[in-house]
Amino acid sequence: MLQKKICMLGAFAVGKTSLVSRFVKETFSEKYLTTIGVKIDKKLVTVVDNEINLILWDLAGEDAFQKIQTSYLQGCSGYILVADLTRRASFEKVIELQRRVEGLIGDIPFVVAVNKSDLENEKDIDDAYLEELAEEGWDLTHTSAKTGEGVENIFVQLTRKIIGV
Ligand code: G3D
Ligand code: MG
Repeated sequence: MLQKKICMLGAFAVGKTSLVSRFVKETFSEKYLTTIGVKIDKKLVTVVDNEINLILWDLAGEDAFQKIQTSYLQGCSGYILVADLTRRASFEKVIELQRRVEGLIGDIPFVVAVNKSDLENEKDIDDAYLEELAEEGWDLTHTSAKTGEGVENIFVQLTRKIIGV
């Protein structure tokens, strides 16, 4: 069985943990436990007739990332950068994280989740900003851990990039 490690990255409270729980358990909890250290979940996906066991690594906010860095990223096949539609600063964080990760482990597949799409009316970024990122070659997908929109899609999209189908 093919196993691929995927790392969740992004600023604090953008929805990393919620996206993983929605994907793994298909639920969304209004309550959540702040992740301490690293949390590992597994999910079996079938992508274009390939069965892959995804090993999903999730951690607490940016502070934890400062400490963990290479050990967290070691053996990672791809990563999901998560930004929060209602917080512009979370996009700047994603850009910074991407550079840092590339510097540490090189050019590996990644996708960007523009999360909290259910909060469209509290949007803090405009479409032109997202278009600029897309023009730089970034794959952006609107997701909502609350409604489930785009959640399956973003994990599948990354898996396809990783295995090249
Ligand atoms: P993190 O793991 O990136 O730190 P969490 O983020 O998954 O813990 O989520 C942080 C907060 O955002 C939580 O709210 C969670 O319920 C909420 N959240 C996550 N994803 C979404 C989403 O798609 N839509 C909405 N509306 N909320 C979301 P609380 O209130 O518990 O802090
Ligand atoms: Mg978390």
